[in-house]
Amino acid sequence: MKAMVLIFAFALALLAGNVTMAQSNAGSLVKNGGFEEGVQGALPAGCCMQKEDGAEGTVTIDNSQAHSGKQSILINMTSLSGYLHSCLSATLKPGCYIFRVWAKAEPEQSFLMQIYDTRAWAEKKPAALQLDGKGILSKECRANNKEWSKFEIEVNVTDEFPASIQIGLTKPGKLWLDDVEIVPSERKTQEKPTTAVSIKQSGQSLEIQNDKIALNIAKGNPGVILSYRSEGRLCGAASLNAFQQGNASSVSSFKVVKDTAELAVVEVVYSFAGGLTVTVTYSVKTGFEYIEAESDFAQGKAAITATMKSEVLILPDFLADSMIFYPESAPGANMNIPADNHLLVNLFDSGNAMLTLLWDSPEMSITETKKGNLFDSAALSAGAKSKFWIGALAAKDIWYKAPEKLNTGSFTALNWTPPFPAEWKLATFLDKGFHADTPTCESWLLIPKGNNGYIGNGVGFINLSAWQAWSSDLGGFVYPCYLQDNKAFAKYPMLQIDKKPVFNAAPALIYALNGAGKTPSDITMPKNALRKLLPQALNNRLEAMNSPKNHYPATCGTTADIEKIFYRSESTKEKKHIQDAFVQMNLFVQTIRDRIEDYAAWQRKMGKMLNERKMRNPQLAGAADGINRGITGIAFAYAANKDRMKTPPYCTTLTEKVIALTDANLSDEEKEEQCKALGRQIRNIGGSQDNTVAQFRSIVKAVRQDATRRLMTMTTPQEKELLENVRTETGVMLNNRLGMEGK
Ligand SMILES: [Ca+2]
Repeated sequence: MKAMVLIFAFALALLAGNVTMAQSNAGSLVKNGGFEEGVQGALPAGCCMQKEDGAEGTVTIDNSQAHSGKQSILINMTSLSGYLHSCLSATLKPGCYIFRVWAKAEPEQSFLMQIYDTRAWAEKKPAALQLDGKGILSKECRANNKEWSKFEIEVNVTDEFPASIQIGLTKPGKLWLDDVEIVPSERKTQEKPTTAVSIKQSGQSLEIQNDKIALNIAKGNPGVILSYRSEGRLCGAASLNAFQQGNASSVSSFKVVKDTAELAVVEVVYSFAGGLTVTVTYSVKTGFEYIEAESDFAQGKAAITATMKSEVLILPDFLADSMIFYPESAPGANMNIPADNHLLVNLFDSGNAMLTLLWDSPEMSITETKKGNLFDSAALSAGAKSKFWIGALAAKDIWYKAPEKLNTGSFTALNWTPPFPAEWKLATFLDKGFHADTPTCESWLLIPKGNNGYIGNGVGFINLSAWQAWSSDLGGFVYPCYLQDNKAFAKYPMLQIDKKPVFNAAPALIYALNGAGKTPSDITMPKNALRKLLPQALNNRLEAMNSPKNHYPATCGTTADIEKIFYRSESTKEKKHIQDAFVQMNLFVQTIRDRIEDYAAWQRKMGKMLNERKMRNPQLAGAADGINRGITGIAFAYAANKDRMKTPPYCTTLTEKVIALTDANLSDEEKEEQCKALGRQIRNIGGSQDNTVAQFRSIVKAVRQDATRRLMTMTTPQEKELLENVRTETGVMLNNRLGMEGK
C-alpha cells in the first residue's frame, strides 16, 4: 500500500513536471501568454487588440508559427502609420521581474515592447506611478524573419499595480509573438555579493573602502583623498579640501559615526589658521562609486573643493545639449557653474576615469577653475546645510578625445572601442550653431550601424544602408557617426539648412552620461546617479518630456493613406474613415501650431523682459542684447514661414474639400487627381509647421547654451541673475517637446 501511494505520488510529480514543460510560461503573471487558448484567426483568450492613430490590420491566433506549443499571435499591420498592438494584462506585486517575449517578423523590422501602469489613465492618478516613476517602460526591438528571438525588459516594482502589456507594430508587416511572460527575476539572488564597506583606523588616519572607491582621511593633511580602483590598484581621483577665501585648511579631527557592512559615515573637521572650522560628513555605501557629503560650509564662510587633474569639463544638459569644454576652449579661468544644473562631470586619467559631482541645492555656489592645461578644481559652497555627491567611475576608454581629424566628406575611423554598453555620444563643436551666430555643442548618439531605423529625438533613418537620416529642420543627411564591429566612425554632418553650420576643428569627444539597457548593473553613470540621488520632480525638470499630445497622426502618413483610398476608388465607401482620419490629423496640425505660437509668444515675452532689464541697468546691455539677438531668430523664422504654414482652419478647409470629393459628381480619376493636389497642399502646411517648430527648438537650445556660457564668466550679481533667468525660461520651454521638434 505504501509503495502504491509512493508510485502514485511519483506519477503525479512527473505529470506536474510535464505540465510545466509544456507551458513554458507557468509561473508567469501573464495568462495565456503562450497563446495556446483560442482558435486560429480569432483573438486569443485574455488578449485584446488596439488600433492607435489610424492603424489598420489584425491581431489573431496563428497556428503556422510557434515558439512553444502549437500557436502564436500574429500582428498583421496593413497601414503605413499608427500603432497596431496586442494588449495583455497582469497585476504586479512588489519585486523584481523580467518581462519577456519571443518574436519573429516579416520583413525583418522593429516593433515596440511596452508595459504600462494603467493607473496613469485613471481619473485619479496615484501620487507616484510605477515603472521608474514614469508609468511606462518602452523598448524598441528588432525581430528577424529567420528565427525566434528573445526580448526582455527588467521591471522593478515597489507598489502593487495593474499592468497593461502592449506589443505591436508601427509600420506595415507581420509580427509573430509567443511566450509573453512576466516572471520573478533571479537578478537579486544571482548578483555577486558586493564587497562590504570596511574601515581601517590606525592612529591618526582612517581608510574607508568598498569594492569601487576608497576615502583616506589623516589628521594634518590638507584634504580627504578619494581614490578609485583601476585594474586592482587604487588611483587618486580628487582631494577634498576646505578653503576660506583662498586660504587652505587641514584636517584637525575625524569621528566615525556609523560602521556597518552597508554604510560607513565619518565626520571630518577641517580647521583654518584663523580658528574657523568646517565639518563635513562623508558616507560610503557598499558597492556604490559615489560618496555622499553633507555640510553647512561654516554657514557659507567656507568652500569644499575637489582638487583634481581634469582634462575635459562637461556641463550635462538633457534639455538642450551638453556643453563640453577642453582647457584650451574653456570660456575662462574661473567659471561659475549654474547651480540649477545639479550635475557636473570632469574627465581625467587620459580616457580612463570620470569624476561626477552632484548637489541637491539650487542655491549652491559652484566654481570650476582652470590652471594651465588642466581643470584643477571644482569648489562648492552654500549658506545652509546641503548635500553633495562625488563619484569616481573608472574603465579603460570611458571617454575619448579623438586625435583623428574629422571631415564632412567621408567617415574617419576612430581608435576607440566602447568599454561597456551605454548611451555613447559623439560631441561636435560649432563656431556658429544651426540657426545661431553663437557657438554650440552638438552631440550625436553613437549607435551600431544598420541596426535600427529610429534614433530618438526626432531623428530617424530613411535609408539604413546609405546611413541616410532625416529630421525636421535638418532635413536629410548622412548620420555623422556609427559603431561597426565595436569600432567608432565619425564625420561632420552636411546639413540642408540655409545657414551652413561651421564646425570647429576642436577634437571630437566620445563620452557617455547615461546607462543603456545593457550597462552593467554595478556601474552608475552620472545621469543614472542623478535619478537615484535627487527627487523625481527635479529630474523631470532637467530633461525634455514628451508631450502627451504627441500621438496624433502627421499629415504625410494620413494624406498618403487617403490618396490610396481614392486610388482604389473606394472613397465613397470609406468616407467615414476619411473623415475620422482627418479629424485626428487636424488635431495634429493644431497641436504643432499651438506649440509654434507658444514659442513665438515666449520670444516676445523674453524680448520685453530683456529690454526692460537693460533700461533699468545699462550695464546689462551686453548680455541682454546678445541673448535678444539669439531669440529674435524665432521672429525671423516665423515671418519667413508664415505664408507656407497657412493656418489650421485653412488646413481643415482643405480636408473638407477632400471629404466633399467622396460624393462629388466626378470620375474616379478626376477625384484622385484633385485629392492628390489637395494632399500636396496639406503636406506643405504640415511640413513647414514641422520645420518651423524644429527651428524654434534649435534656436532656444542655442540661446540656452549662449546664456550658460555667459553665465560661466559673468562679472556682476545682476548679470548672474539675468542669465539664470534665461536658463530657467529656456529650460521651461525645452522641457516640453513634440516628436516633430527635431534633434
Ligand atoms: Ca505558443
